[in-house]
Amino acid sequence: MPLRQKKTMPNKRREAFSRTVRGWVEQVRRSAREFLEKRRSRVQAAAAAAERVAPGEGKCYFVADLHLFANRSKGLRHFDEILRKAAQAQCFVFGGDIFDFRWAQTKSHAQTIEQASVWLMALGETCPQCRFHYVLGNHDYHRRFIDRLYALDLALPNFSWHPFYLRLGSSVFLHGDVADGEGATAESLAASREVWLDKNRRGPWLSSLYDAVVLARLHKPVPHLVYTKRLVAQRVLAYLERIGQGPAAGVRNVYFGHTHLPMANYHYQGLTFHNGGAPIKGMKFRIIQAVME
Ligand SMILES: [Mn+2]
Repeated sequence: MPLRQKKTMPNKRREAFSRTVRGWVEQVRRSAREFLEKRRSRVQAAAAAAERVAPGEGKCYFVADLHLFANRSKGLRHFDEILRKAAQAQCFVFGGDIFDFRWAQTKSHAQTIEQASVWLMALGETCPQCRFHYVLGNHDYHRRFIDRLYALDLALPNFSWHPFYLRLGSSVFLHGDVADGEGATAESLAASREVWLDKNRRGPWLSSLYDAVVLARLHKPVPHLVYTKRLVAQRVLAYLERIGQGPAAGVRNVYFGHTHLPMANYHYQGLTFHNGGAPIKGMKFRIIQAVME
């Protein structure tokens, strides 16, 4: 059964689920506190800043494609930057492929999921004034991780997740894998994501190949940059129109990732597109401040 965009859980199931995951949530909470304790001075500074943000005020940030655990990436450095920004924010949107379950180099899926959850729990607990939204990408669309997102949603009052997109005011946030081909629809996106839902990850040999080939290729200069940006914008816009989230529905800004191709205020057909790139081997990367009115 493909996931629907609106994920709801009936109250009765919610209670039963909440009982079964309670132990897991407590374990993650303990690990998150240990993790935060190790970076105490930074965490205290962030918590103090978070307290100064008045309700309904503060910025909104968007980040995607960290691919944590995949490529010896600078996970902790990203955590500190995100923590600093989340401490001044009322909203922080993760745009998918934050954790990379296909290419993780941790010992097991369970360990990747645990570490990812600790990360999210640590952020959510340190910055209670900020609402964290997790929009899934194609590399973190994994059934066991999604189960844990349900649990985090129950455990943290300021955490929500969204399988395909999020609309806030005049902004839409999505991963951007709809830009891979022509004609993406809600159904085709769900179908292409399903393929990976239960897949095991790649072995270490393929993982190093991925590092060497795939990530390296992605950061090669793109010869027809303008055309590429235009094509990407065109495909994303066509998808948004099909799901009723185009300019006619009041959308003005689109925040996305996946292509690893930075786009800053790229105007196309009444929309402004934003992509922060990816923090991979010297590529351009930034956490974007988003409009949410
Ligand atoms: Mn992706």
